Amino acid sequence: MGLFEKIKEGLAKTRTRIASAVDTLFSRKDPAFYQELEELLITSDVGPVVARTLVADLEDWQKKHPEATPDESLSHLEQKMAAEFPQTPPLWESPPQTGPLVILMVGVNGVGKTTTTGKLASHFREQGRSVILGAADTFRAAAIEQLRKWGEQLDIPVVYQKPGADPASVAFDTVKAARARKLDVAIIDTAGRLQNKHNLMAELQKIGSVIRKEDPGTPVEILLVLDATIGQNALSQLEEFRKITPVSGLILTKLDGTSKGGVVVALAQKHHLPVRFIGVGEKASDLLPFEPVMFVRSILRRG
Ligand SMILES: Nc1nc2c(ncn2[C@@H]2O[C@H](COP(=O)(O)OP(=O)(O)O)[C@@H](O)[C@H]2O)c(=O)[nH]1
Ligand SMILES: [Mg+2]
Repeated sequence: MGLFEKIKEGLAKTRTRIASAVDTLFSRKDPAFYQELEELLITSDVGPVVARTLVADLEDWQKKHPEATPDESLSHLEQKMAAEFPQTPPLWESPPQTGPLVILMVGVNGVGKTTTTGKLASHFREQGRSVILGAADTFRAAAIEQLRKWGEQLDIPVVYQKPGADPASVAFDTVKAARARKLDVAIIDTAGRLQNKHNLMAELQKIGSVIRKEDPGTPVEILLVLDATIGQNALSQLEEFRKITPVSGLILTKLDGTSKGGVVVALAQKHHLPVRFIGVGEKASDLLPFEPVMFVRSILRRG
């Protein structure tokens, strides 16, 4: 299956909700068209600002192109929706970095951080990159075990310590091992106790500084993992996390379980943050690189 097919399959619930309604709307010339389209986008969690902007733009465009077919109008809408995603360079800059790329996985409990850490390791390895994992969610023994299982299954090294150990110490060891073994990427799983913001902030700050201790130029990506099934609440979670740590990108999980995948658009547009990956299931192969054009097509187009 190609990437587009996988994205379409993963977003089936959202597409069922949006695409057939869009199809009906576009093939029917109705005075209420624009208002209905706007409502449809809002109820799919695209957010009122994006919905308004897109519909106003489409109305404008259709006035200028009265001969446009429904299909051409839909293509225009697709293009504009895809343009709501900020343009950012890929995670891997070329030429490749000299040291390891360090990825910090942050987010509240249960969103899918540990699972996504494992999936991400699998993804990078498939790209021919060497990977090491760090179990810096030392708060729960189960989280360490869970990550070690992923490591065993994928045959990827996992750095861990005892439950309750200092997360920064685990992070330090992970990055040190990555440097010593000249690995490409170190992915560090963290605990997400948002209930105690002050502690979490201090913990993430400490992790950030030990990672850069030996080489201040170490590239660090802080990827916030968000559960797409919580809809608009993901927006407030993102706001909270941005107060705690400099989030550099997003991963939306569980898109297979929601019909309101439009929230991805709202998040990216409001915060100008790149969406790096989407999760569409529990298996290693269920993490997909995010492609705005494919994403938008797979939610707006029927077929
Ligand atoms: N359906 C589905 N389940 C997911 C996805 N990502 C994670 N999960 C599940 O969500 C649950 C919590 O994941 P976990 O990685 O332990 O979350 P953490 O507490 O943030 O580390 C697990 O049962 C995962 O299998 C996804 O993309 N789709
Ligand atoms: Mg976890």
